[in-house]
Amino acid sequence: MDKMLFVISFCMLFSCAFIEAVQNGSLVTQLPGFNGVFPSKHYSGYVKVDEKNLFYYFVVSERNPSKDPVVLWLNGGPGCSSFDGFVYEHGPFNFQEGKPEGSLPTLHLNPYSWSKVSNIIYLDSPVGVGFSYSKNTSTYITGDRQTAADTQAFLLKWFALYPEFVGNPFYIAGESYAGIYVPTLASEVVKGINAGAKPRINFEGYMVGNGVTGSVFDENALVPFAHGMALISDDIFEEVVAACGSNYSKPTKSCDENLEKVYKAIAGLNIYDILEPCYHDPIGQQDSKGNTSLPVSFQKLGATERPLAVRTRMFGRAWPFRAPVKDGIVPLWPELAANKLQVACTNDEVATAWLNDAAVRKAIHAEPENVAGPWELCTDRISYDHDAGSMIPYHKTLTSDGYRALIFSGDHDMCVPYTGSQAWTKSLGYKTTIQWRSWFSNGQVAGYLQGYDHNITFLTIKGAGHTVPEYKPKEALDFYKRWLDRKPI
Ligand SMILES: *[C@@H]1O[C@H](CO)[C@@H](O)[C@H](O)[C@H]1NC(C)=O
Ligand SMILES: *[C@@H]1O[C@H](CO)[C@@H](O)[C@H](O)[C@H]1NC(C)=O
Ligand SMILES: *[C@@H]1O[C@H](CO)[C@@H](O)[C@H](O)[C@H]1NC(C)=O
Ligand SMILES: *[C@@H]1O[C@H](CO)[C@@H](O)[C@H](O)[C@H]1NC(C)=O
Ligand SMILES: CC(=O)N[C@H]1CO[C@H](CO)[C@@H](O)[C@@H]1O
Repeated sequence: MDKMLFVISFCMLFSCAFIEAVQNGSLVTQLPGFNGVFPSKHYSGYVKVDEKNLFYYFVVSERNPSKDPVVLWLNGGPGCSSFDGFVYEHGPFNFQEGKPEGSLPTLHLNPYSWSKVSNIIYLDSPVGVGFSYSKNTSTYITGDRQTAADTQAFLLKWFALYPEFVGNPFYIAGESYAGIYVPTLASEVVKGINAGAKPRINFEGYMVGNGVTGSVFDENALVPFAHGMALISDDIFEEVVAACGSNYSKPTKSCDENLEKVYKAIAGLNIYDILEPCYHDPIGQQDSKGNTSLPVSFQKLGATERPLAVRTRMFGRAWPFRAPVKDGIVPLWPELAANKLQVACTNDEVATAWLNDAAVRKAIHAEPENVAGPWELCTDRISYDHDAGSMIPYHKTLTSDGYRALIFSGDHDMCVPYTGSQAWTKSLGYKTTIQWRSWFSNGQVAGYLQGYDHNITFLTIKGAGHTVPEYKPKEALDFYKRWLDRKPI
C-alpha cells in the first residue's frame, strides 16, 4: 500500500490524534503566568516505558539547537521532581511568588537559563516522582538499578520521538542524590551503545553537582568541612580526629561522643547553605528580615546577581544529620522530616502552586491530579533501594572509557559538602593536568578547580549552596557553557 493511502486509512480507522501527538502534540504553546514570547520551542509530555508513564519537559536551545548538546537534567532525593531544577535553578523562567500567597506565580524570562546554550530535558524519575505515574503502583517500589534501566529505556524512546536531536552530543547532569542516578544511567547508556542499541545515543559525558557518591566519602566530608568553615574549634576538631581516626563512617562509642560536639555546634544552621538564614523558627524569621547584629558586609556574603530571593524551603539528602545514604532502603525526605531527623528550613510554595494549577497541567500535557496525583517537590509514594553501592567504580570505568566528567560543588553546602567530592575525585589516582587554580566569572574569582587526566574536573563555586544555579545563576551558566563548549573554565 502506498504510504499516503496507508496514513489515510490508518487515520480513518483510529483517528489522527495518534499521528499528531507524535509529530507536534507535545509542543507547549503557552504557560499560565507568562505573557511574553518563548525564546525557543518547548515540548512536554509522557514517554511510556512498560507500564510507567515518565514525564519530561524539553526546552530547545536558544543558541543553535541542531549543534548544541542535549542535556538530561535529574534532581535527586530520591523522590524529588526535576521541576526543582526547572523552577528554582536553571530553567527558562524566574518564578515570582503570586499575591496573595499561594496564587498563581508570575513568570519572567531567566537570562541565565541553561537553555541559552543547550537543549535540556527535565525528567521526573523514577516513576511515582513529580508527574510520572503508573496505574500499577507496584512499580513505585524501585531502586538505583531499576531507575537506571528505566531511564535508559526512556532515552531510547525519547530520541526516537525527537530524531533530529540524536546526532547532537549528549550529556547527563544532576545534583545531590543524582550523584547516584547520573553514573548509573551513564553506565547503562554506554552498555546500550556497545550493544548496538538503536537509536545510537551520542553520549559524551556527565556532570554531577554536590552529589552523593558513597557512604565512606560522604560521611567523612562533614568534619573537615565544619573545621575549615570555622563551625568547630581546633580543639573539637583535634579531639574528634583523635577519637575517630579521621573515619566517621563506623563510629565507635568514643568517636560518637565526640561527633556529638560537632552536631551540637552546627545545629540550627541552614545545611543547604551555611551563609543563608534558617527559616524554621521565629528567631530565624527575624534574622531574615534584617533584624540581625551582623555587619552589612557579612549579610551580603554570598550575594550574587539574582532577581529573586533564594527559596526558603528545599529538599535533599541530609547528610550530617544522621541520615546517610547506606546500602538498602533510603528514607525519603518526608519521612526524615516526620522523624525530625533534620531541620526544615523549607518552602516550595511557588512550584507547588504553579504545578498543581489545572490550567498549567493542561498546558504542559501533564495528567490531572485524579490520574497522576498531586505534584509534590519530593514524594513519599515511592520506596527506594540504594542497591548500586559506591559510585567510585562507575566513575573509574566511565572516565577510563573516555567520557568527560565535571564534578562541581557549591562550597557552602553542608548537605553534601565539597570536601567529599574533592576527596573522591583525588582518590581516583589520576595525574593532575590542571593545578588547583581560581576560575573567573564577570571579572571576579567565582571558585576553584583542579583538572585530572581522563578529562575529569573538580570545580567549586564560591559562596554557593547545595543547588548551585539557584545561588549563583550567572556563574553557573558561565562554567556550564565553557565546559560544554570544551573551553577552559
Ligand atoms: C500540529 O501542527 C498543526 C500544523 O502545523 C497545527 O495546526 C496544530 O495546531 C498542531 N497541534 C498541536 C497540538 O500543537
Ligand atoms: C506491576 O508491576 C510489577 C513491578 O514492575 C510487576 O512485577 C507486575 O507484574 C505488574 N502487575 C501487573 C498486573 O501488570
Ligand atoms: C572507614 O571505615 C570503614 C568501615 O569500617 C571502612 O570501610 C573504610 O575503608 C574506612 N575508611 C578509611 C579512609 O579508613
Ligand atoms: C530584633 O527585634 C526585636 C523586636 O523589634 C528586638 O526586641 C530585638 O532586640 C531585635 N534583635 C536584634 C538582634 O536586633
Ligand atoms: C578535551 C580533552 O581534554 N581531552 C583529553 C581527554 O583525556 C585524554 C586522556 O587523558 C587526553 O588525551 C585528551 O586530550
